[in-house]
Amino acid sequence: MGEQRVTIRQITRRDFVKGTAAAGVGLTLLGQRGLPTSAHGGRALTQATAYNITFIQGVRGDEFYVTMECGIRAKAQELGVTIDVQGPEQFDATLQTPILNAVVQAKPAAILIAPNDTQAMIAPLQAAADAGIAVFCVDTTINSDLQIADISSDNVEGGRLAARSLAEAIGGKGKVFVVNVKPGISTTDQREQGFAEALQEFPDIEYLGQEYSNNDPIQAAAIASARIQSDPDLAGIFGTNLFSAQGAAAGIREQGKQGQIRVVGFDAGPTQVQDLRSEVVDILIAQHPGDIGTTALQMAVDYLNTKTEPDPNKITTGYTAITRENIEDPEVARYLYISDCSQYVTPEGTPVTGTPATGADATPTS
Ligand code: T6T
Repeated sequence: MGEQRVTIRQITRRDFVKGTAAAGVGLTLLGQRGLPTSAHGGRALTQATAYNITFIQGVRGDEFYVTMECGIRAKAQELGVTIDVQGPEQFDATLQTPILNAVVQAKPAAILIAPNDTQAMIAPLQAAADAGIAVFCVDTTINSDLQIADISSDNVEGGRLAARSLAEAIGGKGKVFVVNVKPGISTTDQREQGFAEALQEFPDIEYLGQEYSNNDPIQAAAIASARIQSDPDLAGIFGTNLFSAQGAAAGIREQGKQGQIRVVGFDAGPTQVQDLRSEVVDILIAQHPGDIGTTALQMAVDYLNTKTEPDPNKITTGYTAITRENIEDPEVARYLYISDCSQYVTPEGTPVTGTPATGADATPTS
């Protein structure tokens, strides 16, 4: 873990302004700030009118989506847009669909949604589009092109980054294992795909495969514990999202293996940060959910104002790899997730006022 700070960005402000196709992912060291908050260089193309826009989270109470919500609310405050936030109690398309259907009945101008499943959410989102609502996917996506744009991390690249970080942490050899969420979630499926792919660069690492925790940290802990018992020489674990990583850390603690098994966790929620500080977890790959939110809302408002489809319409935001060595650096710490919008500060330093987050509880009910 020689690098103190690693930030990946895929689209630069110049790329947005020029409207170029997505640039290749570059690994850049130090000095990077967050992405531009606008797909058009930081300002709406024209003045926003009083739009009602709904953000449907992937799951309530997950600090990744809370931080995204805060970014959306900050941008909404700037643009004069009214935001409604909804979300299922679990990451489950059967719970997210009725929420979406009710939102469609209320007819907002646009919906920003993290779909719970790549297939199951297509038909309900098609119904939203058919009702004249502008659909934008944030974070997760669907296997369709009905949405006007996708704004997310580059999840395959994030998985590769996790593999290379874990490989370095275990000295390039040994058994590794993945605690994943559930099949059909675009983001976490892609992270595992990138992880497995990049592991091929390391002939002395044996990949034991993945198990699904259903976004439940308790299940994730049980999976990690069982794996440590069946493979006591396990060298490393990759937890593909906040709850998988949190659970993997709990499993390691249960088995008394802290410091012996290296852990790379996706995301950077408060419990994950505690696990990093207490040396159970070694690296957190923080996404930039605030940037996903602000970029998506700006794109939605630009679209509503101009009725012009964005080009490009697949926007990827960056990552910051967080370690015990760099966590105190304010340029790194600004990417830690938050559980309350009063903690959110925009890249311009503006606090978000009067906008409580919808979910302060970090653990979804399951
Ligand atoms: O990792 C994020 C998000 O990107 C993923 O789609 C689902 O899990 C999280 O919300 C973290 O819990």
